[in-house]
Amino acid sequence: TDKDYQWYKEAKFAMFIHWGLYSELAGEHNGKHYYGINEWIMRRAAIKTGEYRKLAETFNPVKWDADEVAQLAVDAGMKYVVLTAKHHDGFALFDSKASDYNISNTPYKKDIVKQLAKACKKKGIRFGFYYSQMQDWNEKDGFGNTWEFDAKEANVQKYMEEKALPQVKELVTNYGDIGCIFFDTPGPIKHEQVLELKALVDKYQPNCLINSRIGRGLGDFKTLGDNEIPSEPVDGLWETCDTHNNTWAYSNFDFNWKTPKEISHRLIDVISKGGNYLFNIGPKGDGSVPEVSAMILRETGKWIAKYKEA
Ligand code: FUL
Repeated sequence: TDKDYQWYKEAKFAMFIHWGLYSELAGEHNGKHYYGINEWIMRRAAIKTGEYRKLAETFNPVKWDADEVAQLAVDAGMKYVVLTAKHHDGFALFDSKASDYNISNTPYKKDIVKQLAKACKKKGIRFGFYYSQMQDWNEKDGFGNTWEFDAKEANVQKYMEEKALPQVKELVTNYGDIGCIFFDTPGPIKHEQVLELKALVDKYQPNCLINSRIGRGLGDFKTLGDNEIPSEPVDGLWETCDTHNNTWAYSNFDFNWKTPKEISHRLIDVISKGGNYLFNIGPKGDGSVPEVSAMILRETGKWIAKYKEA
């Protein structure tokens, strides 16, 4: 890539945040417990859009404090933050003209992407977002909702034109400098569709780094598999995304937190092989970061600071 990637090479450690309507469910639906990745609960419990959308009517994360979260990233020694602006469930954490299924139409109302972008800027770290560009279970033309819609009827191009491209345009034009974008699960995306998406980002944010999960080998840096640490050094710009326990989004049933020691070891392992370590936290439905997770990250930060001095 001929983009300015120096900051990314130097960054090493970053915060990933998976947060959305699924965080309210926290691994439970109709009395049944779903262990494992909670951001997939809509699919795993085959919840229909009509029912799932109701979560937006109660989403009111009054304990969310963007400054506090950005400060946590700083305390941990992290240099950028990547927030799920829209995950596979289709709900946007930002004010969107392209789809009314967004944070403005919840009791909370306030634009979370805006808050966090601002907070990161204030603290001197970069801001980036995650966007599921193809997989969208709320839309019949989006990819992936097989329990309610007929995949054969889906018009993915229409989905791209009416939701994904307009929303990505909003994200790259309304929130200041975007350091990087984490696209995900490209699935059936076509080469031309990736080109169009990439051209849109490059037009408004020429230095914004795009990950390989945009599809078709067109990213600026490589995102390895989920929680994957390579056994050998990897060439080029790349990133390992790793989560704190066994889910990306908050779950009431997952206590398998990596310790400061484990996190530090994994960080060193990744950066010694040339990559960045994007470490994930999952705030609760009320917006608070699980206390243990925050505490562990602060401990990790202290360890890193000490190691840097040595
Ligand atoms: C995956 C997604 O399907 C997961 O839900 C999560 O966002 C992870 C980082 O990427 O492929």
